[in-house]
Amino acid sequence: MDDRLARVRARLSAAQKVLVVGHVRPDGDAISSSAALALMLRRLGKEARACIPDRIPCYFREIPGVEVIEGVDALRGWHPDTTVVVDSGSLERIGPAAELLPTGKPDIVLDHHATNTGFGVLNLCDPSYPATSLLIYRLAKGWVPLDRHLAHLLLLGLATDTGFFKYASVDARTLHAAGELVALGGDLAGIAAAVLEHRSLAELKLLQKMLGTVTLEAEGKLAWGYVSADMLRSLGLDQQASEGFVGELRNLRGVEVAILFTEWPPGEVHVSLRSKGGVDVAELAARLGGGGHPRAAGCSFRGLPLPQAIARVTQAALAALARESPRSRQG
Ligand SMILES: [Mn+2]
Repeated sequence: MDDRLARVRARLSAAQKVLVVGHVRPDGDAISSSAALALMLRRLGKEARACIPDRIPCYFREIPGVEVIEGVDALRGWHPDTTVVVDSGSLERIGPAAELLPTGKPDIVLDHHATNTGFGVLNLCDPSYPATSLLIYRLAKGWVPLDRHLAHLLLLGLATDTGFFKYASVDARTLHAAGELVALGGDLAGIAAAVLEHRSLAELKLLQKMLGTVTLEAEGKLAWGYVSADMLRSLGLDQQASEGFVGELRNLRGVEVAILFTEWPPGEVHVSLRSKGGVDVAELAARLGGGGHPRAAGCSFRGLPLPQAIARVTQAALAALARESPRSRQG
């Protein structure tokens, strides 16, 4: 690992103009990793810019440093000598930002998804890391001095990708790193307030509608629910409003696999998969054309009506649960 970090540092040290790209439908880790890496490189005297090819949820915009992130349009015509893709398991995940890569292939990929396809020239993907931002922190240590702004920004990715330090991916190393970031001035309570306490009344009403769709199967081991385009339209919301809803399903007692379907824009269905048992939802998602982590993954369908998407994914989940249950009975 240290060798690979040193190679990435050497490659970035030689660069002058660096573009850092995160994925579409950005989460806290993509935002944290792309903004923090660009700011770190600026501190090293580089010209560095960060791009996320999608709308950034407004509650992330409250975190200082996030404002460096630009859209694809702003970066067209800017010619980086080095490109880095962060927190993305495949080139498809960066959507329209792929056109900003001069060679069509990123020079460096920094990631932690087990399903990573190794699409860069230099790939540093370590699924033992609970967040890409922890990888960026390791990269920074002993190389770039971190102030409280950078520490806070890096803590954002670590906190959000670990469900605020409660997922199985959290180990002593994660908590040590979080402690170091807090000691540098990262404000965990501030991040929690910004990210977790922003629901509007319309979003709460959407949650109520989603809860009305919850279905349990496989003796309560599978829970699924959906948010349809009609529900979103009637409340004047878009797909970002269903962020976090899958957690409500995951919280049910006895549930091993939780699935949320969000239909938006009309004609597209986005699927969030969570596991708290032995089912590897990254594997499940990969079979359906998506990817992710063993306990949190996703996939999308275009042109497949919502009921069919539900049928396809729940059947695959039921089959995975059936494969898993004999194993879990054996312990
Ligand atoms: Mn991540």
